[in-house]
Amino acid sequence: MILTVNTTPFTDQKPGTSGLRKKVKVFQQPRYAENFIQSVFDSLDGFAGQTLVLGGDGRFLNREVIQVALRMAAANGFGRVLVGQGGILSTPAASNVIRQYGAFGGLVLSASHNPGGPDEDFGIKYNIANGGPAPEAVTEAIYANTLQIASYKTIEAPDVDLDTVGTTDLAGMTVQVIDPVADYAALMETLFDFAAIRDLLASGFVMQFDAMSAVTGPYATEIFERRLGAPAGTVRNGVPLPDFGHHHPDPNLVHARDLYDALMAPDGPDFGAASDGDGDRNLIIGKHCYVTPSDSLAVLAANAHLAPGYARGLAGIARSMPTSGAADRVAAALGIPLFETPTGWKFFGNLLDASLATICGEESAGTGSDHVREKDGIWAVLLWLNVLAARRQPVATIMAEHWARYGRNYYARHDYEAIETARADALMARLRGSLEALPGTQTAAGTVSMADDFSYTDPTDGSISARQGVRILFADGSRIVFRLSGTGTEGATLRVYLERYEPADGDLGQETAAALAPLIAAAEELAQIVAHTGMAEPSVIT
Ligand code: VG1
Ligand code: CO
Repeated sequence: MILTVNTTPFTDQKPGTSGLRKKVKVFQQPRYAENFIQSVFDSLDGFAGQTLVLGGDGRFLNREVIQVALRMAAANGFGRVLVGQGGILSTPAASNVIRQYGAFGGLVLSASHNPGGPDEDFGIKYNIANGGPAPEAVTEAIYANTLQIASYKTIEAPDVDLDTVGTTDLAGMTVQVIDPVADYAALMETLFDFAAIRDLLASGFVMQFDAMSAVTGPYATEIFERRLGAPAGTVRNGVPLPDFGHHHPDPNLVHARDLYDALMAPDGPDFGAASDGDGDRNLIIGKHCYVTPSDSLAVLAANAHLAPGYARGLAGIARSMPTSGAADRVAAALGIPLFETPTGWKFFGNLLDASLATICGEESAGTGSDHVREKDGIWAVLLWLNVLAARRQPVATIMAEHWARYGRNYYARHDYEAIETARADALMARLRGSLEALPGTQTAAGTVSMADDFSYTDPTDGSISARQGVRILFADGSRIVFRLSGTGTEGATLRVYLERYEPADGDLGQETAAALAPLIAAAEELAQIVAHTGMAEPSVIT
């Protein structure tokens, strides 16, 4: 029997860069998850009898919210739910399942790179039929629904067994518990030369993968150790834990420090990689050679033809606005278009659907392609391995040759976390107010040549997304970008993105911090970060 439960709106359910993210305690309020899920369903049309995909990164609250969503999906009239065994589906695997089974859409339960546990973060994200994150028009409709919701639908039923693969009935709806890894691993085998990678791994080449006690553990163990023959132990922290072992599942130089140190050791491995909470990010480190995500996108785009899935070449490359221009130079050399989108994967979906872009990337360690509609951590690692297997050169050599051909975009991101929201807003408001007067201004990094607030017009549907970040360009092509994060759950996070281009015949071997020092000084001059945030230094530099 369908129950209609009365409720009242919560006013804080606006989806951010990637779904709704809140503290677990916020999600534990009665009716909180229910309100949001009902608001998602109410924004959709024509799903009666259709398939919904459901899974998450295994963090605290994952199983409970899956049971809630199953009952609500049955009450709202879905015909079938495909749910990952144990409630597990990485974000890219969920995207693949949606596409492969022709689902109407999917709910991905994750707060991605944010920490998990009873006092940490949880999240819910809706993906549409193409497998990608709901575009802004949908997230806005969801938000509008959350503000006027009066009731939600559910059923009374015992919990579904999530741990046994198989099919059950839930009040007339089919619940199919699927192996979360099998379809994804099969897709990877169609894209990459597994035989060549197997040979590489058998040749004495040593890799390490850090799953950060998050969702990629089972995927990485199956793919790297079982299918590609890497020795047991190649995958570290391979068991998903509800609190990620008390760690922050963000694969950057701060939170994946152990991996970095291993790769910098004199006799360390040849290749190291890590992924985040929900498996869509990647960190790539070669022996004694950290690869910035922006450079990784450029190198992968330049070498993708070495993998069977991309041998036909690329239609185009897309990157988020704050991502460095390294990929632009590759696109120019290949004679293909380069698209610059706002931050967040949802903006790539239309370009991928229209075959305008084949490879996409973000400076925040996200890279992916048209094989799914999400960024994909393990995919990026496999593409790197395929390139390494084909070229048989160290990562450092590949980077050096890349820069010698295209020049080098020195790049860093400085994050100022947990700032009081009002102070962060004041900093951005002041910057925005100064934009018109900035061109011609002298700074430590030279003369400002252009300043604006990035606005994006989607080339496929003409939709406009304004106020996506303040860009300040300098006469020599250097750039500073300022924006506030849309994924945090505590106060505001200011992100300052710094980039300086050094041409191919310039000094390609500088320390990044030294190369960017004038820009760091200019960022302080222009935004008065210390005065606004009260912080003398960034919380994280990546
Ligand atoms: C951050 C990154 C952005 C990424 C988003 C989701 O957003 O900057 O590039 O798409 O996280 O990634 P923001 O608004 O905090 O800057 V994930 O792996 O957390 O889903
Ligand atoms: Co993620």
